[in-house]
Amino acid sequence: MVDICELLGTEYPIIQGGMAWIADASLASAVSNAGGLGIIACGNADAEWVRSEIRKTKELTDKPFGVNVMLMNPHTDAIMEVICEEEIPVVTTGAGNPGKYIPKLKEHGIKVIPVVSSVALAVRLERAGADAVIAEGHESGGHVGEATTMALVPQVADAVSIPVIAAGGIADGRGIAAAFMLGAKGVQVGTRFLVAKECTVSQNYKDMILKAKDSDTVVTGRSTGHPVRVLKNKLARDIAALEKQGADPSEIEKLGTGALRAAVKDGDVAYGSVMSGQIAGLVNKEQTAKEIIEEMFKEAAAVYENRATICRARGSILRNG
Ligand code: TUI
Repeated sequence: MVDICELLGTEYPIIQGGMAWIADASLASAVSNAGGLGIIACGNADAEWVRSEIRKTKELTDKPFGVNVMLMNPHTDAIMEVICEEEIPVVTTGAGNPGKYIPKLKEHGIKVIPVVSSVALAVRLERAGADAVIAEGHESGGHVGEATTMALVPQVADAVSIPVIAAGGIADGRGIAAAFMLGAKGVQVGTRFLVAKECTVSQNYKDMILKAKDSDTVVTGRSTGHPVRVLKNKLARDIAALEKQGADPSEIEKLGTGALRAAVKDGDVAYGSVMSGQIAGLVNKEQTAKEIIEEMFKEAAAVYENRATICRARGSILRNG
C-alpha cells in the first residue's frame, strides 16, 4: 500500500479538517509549514474566493496543501475548475458523493480523498478511483454521519485497499495511536486546529471550545437531513425545541442559514452555529499549528513506547517463569 506521507507530500500523516468559514489561507499554510497537510475549506464560498485563498496560501508556504470541497455548495463545478487550473495536489470532499468529479481531477494529477461515513460509500469511491478515504465518525464537528469512529474505521479499513484516514474524536497522541490500532494510516484533526494561534476564527468561538466539557456538544438538524454537531447554545436549544415540536424542516434550515458565519466572523456564539467535535473537552490551550502537531506525535510515540516496554516486561516474565 502506498505510504500516506508520500501520497500527501507531508512529513506527518495528518490532515487538517476542512472547516467551513474557518480553514483559510492562514490556517492551511501554518499546518502545511508545520509538516501536516493544510486545507482550505470552500464551505459555501464561490470559486473566486477559493482562487484567492489558494493564491494567498501559495505565498505563505512552498509545502503541499489541499482544498476541501463541501459538495452541497452550489458553486462546486466552478470550484473544481479552479482547483484543476491552480494545480492543487490534494482535494478532500465532504457532505456528498464526489464520484462524478474524480475522472477530471485525476486527469490533472490531483489526489482525491473523500470523506465517507459508511463502508458502502468508501467501497464505491475506491472503485471510482479515490486515492484514500477519510472515515469520519459521529464524534466529529459539523455535518455528521451515524457511525462512530471506533466502529467505522476498522470496518472501512477491512473493506478497501486504499489508505484510510481516521477522523472524529482525535485531538491528542492517544487518539492518533488508537486510530492506527484500528487500521488507519493517517488522521484528520479539526477541533484542535480551531484553537491554533494561526486560526482566524473569532476569539469568542475559540474561548467556547477551550471552555467546553465532554457533554457540551449536541447534534441538531436531524429533521432537515443535514445533522450537524455544535456546541450547546441558545441557537442549538431553539432548534432542538422546534424539532421536538415537529416544526417544518425549512423553518429549521432558515435558522441555520448564516449562523456559522455569525459565530466564526462576528463572534456571535449565542445565536451563531458553533460547530465542534465531541473532543472539545480535551482541547484546552491555544498553540501554534507546529506545537500542536509536534506535541500530538510526541505523545503518540510515547504511547507506543509504553506498550513496547510492557510487552518486553511481559516477555521476560514469561521466559523467567
Ligand atoms: O462535510 C463535513 N462536515 C461539514 S460540512 C459543513 S458546512 C455545512 N453547513 C451547514 C449545514 C451543513 C453543512 C460543516 N461540516 N464532513 C464530512 C462528511 N461528509 N460527513 C459526512 C459526510 C457525508 C455524508 C453523506 C459524505 C458522503 C455522503 O454521501 C451521501 C451520498 O450521496 O451517498
